[in-house]
Amino acid sequence: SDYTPTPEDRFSFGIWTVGWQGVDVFGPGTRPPMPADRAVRKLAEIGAYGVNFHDNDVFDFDAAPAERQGAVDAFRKALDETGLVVTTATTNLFGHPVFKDGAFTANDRDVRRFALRKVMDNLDLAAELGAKTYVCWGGREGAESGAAKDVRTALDRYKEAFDVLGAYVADQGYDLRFAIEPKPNEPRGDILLPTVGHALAFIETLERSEIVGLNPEVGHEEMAGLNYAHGLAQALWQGKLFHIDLNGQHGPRYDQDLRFGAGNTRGAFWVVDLIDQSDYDGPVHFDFKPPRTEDDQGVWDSAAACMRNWLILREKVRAFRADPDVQAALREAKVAELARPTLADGEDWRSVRDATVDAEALGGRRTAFEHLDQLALEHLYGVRA
Ligand code: GLO
Ligand code: NI
Ligand code: NI
Ligand code: NI
Repeated sequence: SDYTPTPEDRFSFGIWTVGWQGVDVFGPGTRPPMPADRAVRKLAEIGAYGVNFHDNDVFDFDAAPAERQGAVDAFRKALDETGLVVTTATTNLFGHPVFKDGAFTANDRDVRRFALRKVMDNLDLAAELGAKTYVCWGGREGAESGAAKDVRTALDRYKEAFDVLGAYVADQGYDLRFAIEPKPNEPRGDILLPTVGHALAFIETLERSEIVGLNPEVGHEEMAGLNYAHGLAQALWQGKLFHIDLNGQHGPRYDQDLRFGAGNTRGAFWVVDLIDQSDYDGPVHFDFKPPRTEDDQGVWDSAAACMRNWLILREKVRAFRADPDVQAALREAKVAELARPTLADGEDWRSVRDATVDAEALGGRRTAFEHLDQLALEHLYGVRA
């Protein structure tokens, strides 16, 4: 098969993914810095369609105006020359010490005001570069201890930030929607809006909730022991899947950011199946980190593998869905019957209130789920196609 990425696949990468130097808590970087324009050119070479960037992936936090402009110009030149699309943009609200206690929810009000201003600056650049989605990952919005953060009040300030930024986007006439990225912990001991479910509930409280959705990440949900595909499905169901951050994770441990398809491979199969069958039309975005062991070649190998693994799994899920044995097994498992409303047209609670049931007989009916799942695994293991 041909696993060559095409623009229709809408594959995109964060500039910071391939640009990660390998700095971790136990040691410095193992790779040299990568200018954003080099990342753009190399990503185009391996077949990516788009990019996402933090403001400070392109220019330094303390860049003087001329320096900032030079970096933005070089970035834009690389975009123009390669045809790579800026699908998404985001703000670095976690690196500089000013954000050590968070940005929108820092106790210090001056920090909160500065954070809003930093986001507005980059919203301008995002709109200028044509981004349609603005990701908000609140990595430092949280706490390590109990009394230091009043969580209910922090959520007031979190809401206030989205209300202010929503008003800014509306007043500027920008065609941009926000996508909140939940994460349970790391770098904070506990992060606010830790899971897809918390964030979905929070969004409903916002003044412009219609322009705020989600950017769920594989590793983040799995760090919380949750099923990523189920999280995506609920976000889709609620019309809130604005973006996805794909990578790989081995269960609840530190945020591994493995290339997509590594880690929980079975989970990845169901993610591709869900997205492939859904009306999600955002970028198929990778937020991974080439391990610290890798050199420059290893960086591009792992980035290319993210896209290749998506295409391999897509071929497998399509073969699974097309397999007549699978279709028979789906019928036996009554999967389609779930689409039939529990009450018929014209019925109400009275229709079931006093119905007589043979619970013994119902309890004895087959589900045949194991047979169905084994067929899926055999497609994944490559012994059926
Ligand atoms: C960290 C997050 C981070 C965000 C990025 C975009 O765990 O995944 O990489 O995705 O800052 O806002
Ligand atoms: Ni992450
Ligand atoms: Ni992410
Ligand atoms: Ni991660």
